Amino acid sequence: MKTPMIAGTALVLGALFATTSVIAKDLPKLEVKDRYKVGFAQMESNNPWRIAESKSFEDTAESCGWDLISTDAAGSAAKQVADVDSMIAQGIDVLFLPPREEKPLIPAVKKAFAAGIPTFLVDRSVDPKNAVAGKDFVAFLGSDFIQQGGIAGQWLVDNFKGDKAVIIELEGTTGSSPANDRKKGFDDVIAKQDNMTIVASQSGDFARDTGRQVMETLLQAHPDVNVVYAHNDEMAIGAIQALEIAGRKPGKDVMIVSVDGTRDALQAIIDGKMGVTVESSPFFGPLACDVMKRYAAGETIEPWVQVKDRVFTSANAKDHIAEAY
Ligand code: GYE
Repeated sequence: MKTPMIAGTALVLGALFATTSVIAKDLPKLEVKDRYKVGFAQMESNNPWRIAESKSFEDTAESCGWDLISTDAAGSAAKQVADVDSMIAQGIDVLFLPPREEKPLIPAVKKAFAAGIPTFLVDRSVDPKNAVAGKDFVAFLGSDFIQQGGIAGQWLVDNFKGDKAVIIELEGTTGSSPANDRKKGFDDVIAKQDNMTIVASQSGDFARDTGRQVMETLLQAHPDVNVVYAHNDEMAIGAIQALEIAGRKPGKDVMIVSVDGTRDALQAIIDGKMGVTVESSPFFGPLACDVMKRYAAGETIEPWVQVKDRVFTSANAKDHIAEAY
């Protein structure tokens, strides 16, 4: 009996020592000062959401004391890594990073940490198995994408009028946190419905034109489709275009559900072509400023600074279109 217990104790102690050495390094500190050199490494600027987010950072810069260095990775995770590298070399005090995909940006996050730069992930996160808030970066500022997908799915369940829902899903950028999680949230709700099937699920890269092209192809394979779930509004608008070209009536014979809350989506809801869009706010500038200041003041930041989202339907789209982007 004795020997195995001693061996067990040794194992536990070994594990304890290993853990201690891993967590020994603290998050980099941030001084309280009037001006900060701030890096914002945008991933692409090919849709209104991205443009609104970049503008929100630019608009916040002066009032928050930021000397802002912004880059645009033009849809390439490799360029986004290089952009972060160059910001580190320029001696930024703080990094705000929306990682295009969950895995390729992890080395960049760790490099910023090693250089002593507090890093905040904004709008998208990284793979939590490989990089952790409070340890490898300060915090993730963003929405609950699983919940967004779930709300879109539940709205469909509550509003679908036909006998059988034949659903095409247009996924966001492969390997990105919103694509992974918006899929999970929606698919889990649909899996519980006897009368609903997702017949195809394919990436449209969060882009309008790719969404349109993918929809054109999928429409030929599944002419009986009567629901489209798009992971963002740009792809939903692309899908609406593809359906109209094919002589279908989005909003009438095909229900469209989506995420974001762009101006075009709210207009499509008002026009009766789209059923719902679950909000995902791009206005991160003021929140980023607030969290950065709290961090500099020595506050412990919650690992996930969660953005609360609204839901836009025909009941309220008109009230919000003026403030939409
Ligand atoms: O939904 C989409 C954008 O990461 C939350 O990315 C963001 C998503 C947003 O390209 O339109």
